[in-house]
Amino acid sequence: MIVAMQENATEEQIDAVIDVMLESGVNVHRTTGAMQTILAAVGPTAGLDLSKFEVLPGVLNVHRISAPYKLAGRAFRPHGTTIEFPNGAVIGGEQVAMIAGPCSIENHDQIFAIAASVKVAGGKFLRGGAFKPRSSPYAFQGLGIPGLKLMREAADVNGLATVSEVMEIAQIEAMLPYVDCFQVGARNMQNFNLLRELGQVRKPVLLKRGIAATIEELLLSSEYILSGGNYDVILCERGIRTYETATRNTMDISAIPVLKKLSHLPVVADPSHGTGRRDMVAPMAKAAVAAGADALLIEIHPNADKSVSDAAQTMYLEDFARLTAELRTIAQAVGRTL
Ligand SMILES: [Mn+2]
Repeated sequence: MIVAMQENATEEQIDAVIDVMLESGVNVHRTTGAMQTILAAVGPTAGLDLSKFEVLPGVLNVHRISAPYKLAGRAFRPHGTTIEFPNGAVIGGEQVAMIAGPCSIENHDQIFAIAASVKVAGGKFLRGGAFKPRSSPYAFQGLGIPGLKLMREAADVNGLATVSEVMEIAQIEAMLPYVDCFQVGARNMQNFNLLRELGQVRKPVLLKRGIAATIEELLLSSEYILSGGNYDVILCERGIRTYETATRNTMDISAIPVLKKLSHLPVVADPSHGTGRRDMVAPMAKAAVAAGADALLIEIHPNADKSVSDAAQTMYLEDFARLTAELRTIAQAVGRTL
């Protein structure tokens, strides 16, 4: 942490700031310039509350120079994390993983048709919602465990791994037999009790960025899972809320290289929720692969217009097959496979 003093700060003010820093348990290195004094804190700075120093008399501004997250930081595993699944699929390796499925699991025929098309397209992951966090309590809430059973069967028949959203702690145990990866949705990114509990689970967690969360907040949320001993976390960029209304959310492609630089965790891009529009999913998926995404999460449905949830952003199976083929060329151009 660096504390920059104002140019006219008095010696008393500087001493007072140094005292507060020392009381916080860090060592202080002082640099006295011709115009300005800079105080650098060395030691256990991760837990320091910067605002405590910002309000002290004579302080101009305060910066953090080491990340407040430790286990999620790139330095913890400089070569990156790869996560292996029971079906042999890997996320975080050279191959870009395709995770696809319906927004909601609806019935046997729907999920089996989708699973078959994911397999044909070369995807290794089937993702479907059984517990749906809907903005309206009157909207379809999902099939629950019976839905997960259907998805598990459809996945096993096609050699796919399964991903589904967990909304509360009580669902974790019931979901364990059916999911290979727990998804934490954007609305739950800061449900710290749920994150802590998932830290105790020994299955990968796909953590979505909240619609109004900074990248640092996403990484701090992942730290809750990692600090429980579950190191298999996948970060997901799924669009954030901005002033733009042309798309459902604003797909933050730049978050992908930023996350890859700051963290060793694999990054998945969700252009379906990122844009909310079927016609925008393909271009954003391509951009995400070019930007270094380790996986894509795409909503697909044999009768997309009739999808019970998120119909506008759901792709038809034929369009998904075409997109996957096109993505292969892009993956190759950036030194990946798909
Ligand atoms: Mn959805």
